[in-house]
Amino acid sequence: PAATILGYPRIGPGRELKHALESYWAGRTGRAALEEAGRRLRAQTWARLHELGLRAPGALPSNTFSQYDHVLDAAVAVGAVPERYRGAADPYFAMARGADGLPPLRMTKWFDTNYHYIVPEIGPRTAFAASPDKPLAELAEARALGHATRPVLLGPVTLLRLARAAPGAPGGFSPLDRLDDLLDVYGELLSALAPHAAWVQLDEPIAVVDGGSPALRHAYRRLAALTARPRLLVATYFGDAGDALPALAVAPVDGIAVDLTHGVPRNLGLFEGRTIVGGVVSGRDVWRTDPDAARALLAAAGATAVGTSCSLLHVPYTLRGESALPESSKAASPESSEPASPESSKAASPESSEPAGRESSKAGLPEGLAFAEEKVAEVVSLAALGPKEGPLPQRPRAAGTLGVESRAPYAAREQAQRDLGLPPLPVTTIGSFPQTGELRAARAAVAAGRLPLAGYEARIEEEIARVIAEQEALGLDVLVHGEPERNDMVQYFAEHLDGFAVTRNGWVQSYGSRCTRPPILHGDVRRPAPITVRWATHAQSLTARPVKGMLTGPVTIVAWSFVRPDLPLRDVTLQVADAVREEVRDLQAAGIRIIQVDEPALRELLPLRKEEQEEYLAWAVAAYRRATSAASPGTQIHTHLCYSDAAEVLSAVDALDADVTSIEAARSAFAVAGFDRGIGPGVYDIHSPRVPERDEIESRLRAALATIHPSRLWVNPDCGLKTRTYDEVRAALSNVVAAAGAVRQSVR
Ligand code: THG
Ligand code: ZN
Repeated sequence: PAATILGYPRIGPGRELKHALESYWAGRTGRAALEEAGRRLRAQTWARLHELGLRAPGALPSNTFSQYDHVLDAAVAVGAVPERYRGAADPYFAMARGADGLPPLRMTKWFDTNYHYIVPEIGPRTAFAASPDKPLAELAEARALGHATRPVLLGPVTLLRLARAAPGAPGGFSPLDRLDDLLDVYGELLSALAPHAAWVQLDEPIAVVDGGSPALRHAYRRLAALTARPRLLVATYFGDAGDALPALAVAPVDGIAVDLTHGVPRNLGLFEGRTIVGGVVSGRDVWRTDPDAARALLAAAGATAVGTSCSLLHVPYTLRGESALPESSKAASPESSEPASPESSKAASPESSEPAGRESSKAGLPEGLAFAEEKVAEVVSLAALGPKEGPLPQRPRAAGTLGVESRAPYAAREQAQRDLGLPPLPVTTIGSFPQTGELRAARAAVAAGRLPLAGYEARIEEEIARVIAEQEALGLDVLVHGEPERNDMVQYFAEHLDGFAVTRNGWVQSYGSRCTRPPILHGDVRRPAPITVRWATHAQSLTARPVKGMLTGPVTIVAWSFVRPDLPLRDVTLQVADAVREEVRDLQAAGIRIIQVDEPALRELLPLRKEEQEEYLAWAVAAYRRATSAASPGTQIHTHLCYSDAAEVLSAVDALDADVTSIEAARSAFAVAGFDRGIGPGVYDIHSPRVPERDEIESRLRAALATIHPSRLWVNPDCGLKTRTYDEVRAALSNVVAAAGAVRQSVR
């Protein structure tokens, strides 16, 4: 069979695109340098993929490069650039990042990944027009280098389903109403590409979400009926395409790509005689593919080509250079499943977070791992081996029932927390303070062995003292230590827990130029020693006001890591919850009275299919409650969720049973849920450098009081302050404190 991949990372193996973008944005370099960096990355990528064995015509994808985001590229390719950006000096980056006075388009999560896309705006009057320049230019560029590539475009149905109605669109308008107009434009795009490309890939991941089938059927009937067109490969991914497959099969599309990492979809038989790309090499994890299981899946699916389950965008470039990864996974060793403490032993059975079947993987690290390059080699070698009948792999299933822990009733907790002595409308922050270049340099120096650990720790303590003094001077009520010791919160906890490995250079694009290095969760999770206690207690020793301890919740730690695929996600998450619980217990024992356990990724792991959502939310909530169950009634538990789409899981947020919940843009959402515990609707947007006026904060607080009782209302920014400058933070927080003070007067 043929071999191909659905897409590839584009940030660059040394994050070259990040550096080129940031230098261009800062005005240090011009357009030409940015474009040259892109050209070099594309050439390098095609050459490397060719070298790895993707050589047949059409095996190499093109147009998978993007200067910022492939959904934004698709909006540009169909002319969906809102009027207000057209006059900007650089409309593309104005949409992505804003331009003077012009806020950017919204950004949100790409399906259930940690990648964020720019949300296109489409209204009844959006003037669609085909702009095939970018895919044509990449095709020509590749051709000049000797590669016959397969351009990849986001498909029309996914584009419309991910778009939002343009501001001012009449009520009831949905971007999908414009499908026929958009299909005209896709027709033009396809006919522009036809003379230069034998195949075009149209990505329709929306196929794995409920309710997409009628639009897909209609769209592909029309596109397949075009006369001057390349062959069409419709790529479905991120799960089982279910009903979408028969819908697509009624159209004479030439090929279909299916994600086989979750088993074989029932309806694949409908595509006989066409190209079926079997996505057996996962684009979502970093583990090697079991060749026998993969070949059995290819056979059962009747695959005519071997591929990745989705684009490799979501995995790091290469294992080469990752010499610091542990030689073998602790998971395989029976001793390591000894519980870390008597308390965790009690928790671990029988309803248990004890991982099932961990012994089943004999793979060590790094021999058991595959990043993008290694995955390409797997695709090529599986294509050479071909399909072979055999037993199909089983998805791991969580064993046992789920116990849900409860703290004392809220009324009793509220009573026990009175002696915290907080005023009405207490002012606090979400946790992180600006990370100075100096701190980042110190962290790099200690990692490189140029700075002794003690010197680094002294530096962190100094920074904590500075952050505490700042907050006292500003007049905040609940202080934080500012998290100067953390680069990324998940990375930080992973570095301090057994069972996780971290990479040196395993960067994955999160949005635009921003990346994360997801930790690799490969074995039993244990907390060998307290993690945050020394920083929190140092901070508390410097002030009489309460200092809030800051932890990341189990769901978020798991969501932002690469979890070994033979481990049931539920069981892994419950085990992480035990580690977090030990930290809660130790913070409390050390005198920390307020502890925030954040779950910004609660929404992200929500299964794409409705039928699976309830089960997920049940264990996600159980994991959170387990993590916080060590808190006595007098310890106040806070939580924070970043995204406004947390509104979709609001009853689960309520079920977390935190004493105080802070959430973005939440006034109406909280009212709907009838929250009756502490609530901190973000009073300003930290994602923008703009300093909010005191009056505007005050009126937001007064508006919040229409639905929230004054004894329940907290005052805080909508997210952490890590990406802001100290000047912005001082100015903004002093307005926040003043606004809270004024409103407090009127509710006393
Ligand atoms: N951590 C992780 N995942 C996340 C977030 C996070 N996903 C959702 C959201 N937050 C994404 N937001 C960001 C914001 C900033 C950065 C990355 C993701 C960022 N990264 C640095 C960069 O690219 O230069 C590198 C940070 C580091 O040193 O680790 O600024 O907070 N896991
Ligand atoms: Zn946040």
